[in-house]
Amino acid sequence: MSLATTLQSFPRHPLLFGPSPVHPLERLTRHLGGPALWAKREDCNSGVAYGGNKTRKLEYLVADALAQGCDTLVSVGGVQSNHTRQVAAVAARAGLKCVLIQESWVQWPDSVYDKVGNILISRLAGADVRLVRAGFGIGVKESWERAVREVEEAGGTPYAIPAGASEHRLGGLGFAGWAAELAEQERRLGVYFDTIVVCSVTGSTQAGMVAGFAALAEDAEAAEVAGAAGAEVGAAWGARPRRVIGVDASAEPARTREQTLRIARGTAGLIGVRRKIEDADVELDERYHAGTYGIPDEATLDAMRLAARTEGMVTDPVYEGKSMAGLIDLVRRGEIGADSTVLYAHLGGQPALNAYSALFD
Ligand code: 5PA
Repeated sequence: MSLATTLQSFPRHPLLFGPSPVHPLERLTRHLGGPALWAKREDCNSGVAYGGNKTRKLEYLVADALAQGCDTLVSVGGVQSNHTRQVAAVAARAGLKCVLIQESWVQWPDSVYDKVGNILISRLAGADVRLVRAGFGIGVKESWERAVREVEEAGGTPYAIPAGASEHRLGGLGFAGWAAELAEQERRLGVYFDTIVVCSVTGSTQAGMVAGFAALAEDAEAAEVAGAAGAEVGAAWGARPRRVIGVDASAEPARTREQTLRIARGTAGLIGVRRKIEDADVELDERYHAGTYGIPDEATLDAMRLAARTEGMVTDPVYEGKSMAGLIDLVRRGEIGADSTVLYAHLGGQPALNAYSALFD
């Protein structure tokens, strides 16, 4: 069974406009003078509160929540979490209640840090927003488990969504679907992205891609063996090597790598990948996290300025600015060769920018 067909067997609650846009970054490409650079834009994938990578993941989790008869989504993140903002808006869209635990993951002095951007939108969308003192962590959090119990004790039926919708059986499906969607877009555009650059923190974005591309490669092999109609095109696309470069923004890369590998294996099992997902399938570059989760360095800010000034493409200082810094540096160093065709996976995150206004005074 092909990846696209396998994915159809999982209930999905549609939240995206459709396939997210793919377009060339012509001025950035010219400026850097190396490989052809393109972007695929999860930052404009949905009309639900600006969308983003979590909206794509949540299509599967919300379908599961509704099927189970749950009435409240319960999730967790930092004060300026993009994830919790998307959970709040998606809950509203699905007619569900929402409880959000906002932990103090980042020590950032902006006086409106806990008032503007993501947290403002979560409040606007009617979520029960609870500020809690607890440090950064991508795993299962105690404060969140407690909130799940509290919803139960109050007579509600919670649906528990971990940080980044990652440590969840269905967490990788959204980006396995992204891989299938991209292959289709490549066929139509007549391009092949041999290198994909993606920001990684809780891991299920990159993990879903890794599992999805593994499934596509097996689809291509199967089509070749069967000599099926259209196999030539499919095989040519699916069988070529593809490198997914995760750029760590957690500043705890060992944990992120371990979690990403685990989720990639779980997702691969779920979508019927036959081969083992190896350690080497999860590539995570540790050079661009700037030392602390949620805090940019000069390279992050330079990358944000360059993307905005060449392409009008807005990135944030927590996630996409760091993966953009990675992309730019890897190209400048020649670690991504000039003969490559590179896709920058833009995962969203712009609403946090306003909480970092001091950086751009
Ligand atoms: C986030 C995550 P993963 O967590 O799936 O690895 O994705 C990393 C990522 N880009 C990349 C943006 C804009 C993101 O928001 N955000 C988290 C959040 O709470 O917002 C889960 C950490």
